[in-house]
Amino acid sequence: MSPKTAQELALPVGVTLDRFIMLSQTAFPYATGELSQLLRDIALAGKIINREINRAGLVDIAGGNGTDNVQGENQQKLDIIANIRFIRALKNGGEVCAILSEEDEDIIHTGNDHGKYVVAMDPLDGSSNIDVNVSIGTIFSIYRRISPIDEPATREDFLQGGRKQVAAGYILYGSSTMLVYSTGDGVNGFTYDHSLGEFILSHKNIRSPENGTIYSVNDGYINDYPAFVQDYLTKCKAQSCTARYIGSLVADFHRNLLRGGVYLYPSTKKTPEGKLRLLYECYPLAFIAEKSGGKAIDGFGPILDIVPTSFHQRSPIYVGSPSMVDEVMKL
Ligand code: FDP
Repeated sequence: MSPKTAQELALPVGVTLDRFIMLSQTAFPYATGELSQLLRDIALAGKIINREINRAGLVDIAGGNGTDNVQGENQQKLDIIANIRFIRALKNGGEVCAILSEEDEDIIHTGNDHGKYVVAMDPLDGSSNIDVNVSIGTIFSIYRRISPIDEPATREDFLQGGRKQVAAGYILYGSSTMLVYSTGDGVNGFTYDHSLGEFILSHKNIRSPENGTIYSVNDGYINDYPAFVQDYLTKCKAQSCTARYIGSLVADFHRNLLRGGVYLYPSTKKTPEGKLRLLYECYPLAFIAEKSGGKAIDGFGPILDIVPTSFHQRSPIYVGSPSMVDEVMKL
């Protein structure tokens, strides 16, 4: 066996998230660094939540808290913890003037009225999976405020519409923890190295496969779906496509983004508006989908073109490989 070279013995660790953000920022001569700092704050919150999730089961942070959130859903203790962790990281970071969270009815003013940005987020998505060790995620969406600096943020800052997002992404707490985000120019993924405490660039310039074989849907509700969805699912089954549904939006979306597939959450008789929330679930994932070459529609048109009217409104969503999303609508 030939001896290894010095390079081979000490392989480079890769590009850290901080370095990547810094390098991306220097590509824009007028960038002030505030968005960069905000992305770092989100990454920090992600690391802290990752730590909390990994301790679930050992300390008393798993399970329901006996309270309901603004959607009337049972809150898990980790939902509440993740919400607090995120809000605190964004408040301390100083770049964000207000936050909209799945967990809170109204916007949260951070006290940083000089901050240029607002963030809509689902601090812990797929939380019914926490207690059974299944992947969960955080989703975030960033806008530049339209209200005047040094005044309190307004509703309108959050209701600008999906096309106005300046950045969006998610953190997936799965077999490894990953941060995937886009500032509009490509989509990049970073895997968390626990030993270093750093996110390392692992998935550069992610491109959605044009087509795929995976369809992800809650098949248990099939009789409640619109006819065009039922027809599509019948066709998927006839073609022996691969059914994969974790029931954790971030994890289902991420797998399909890498492998090629479509995620469907249609309207149902019980939830005629769909189940997923427009501002902090559908918009950010639609942004990532489009920026990677994929598609996201609500059954009528692009998700990003929906005009928002309220903070917690819902939408049906069909998102993933463009050919598959087109096929859903063709039938
Ligand atoms: P959860 O209710 O566990 O928080 O965002 C809501 C969400 O999970 C998504 O993560 C997931 O894809 C979907 O709901 C699952 O809904 P169903 O149980 O109705 O399939």
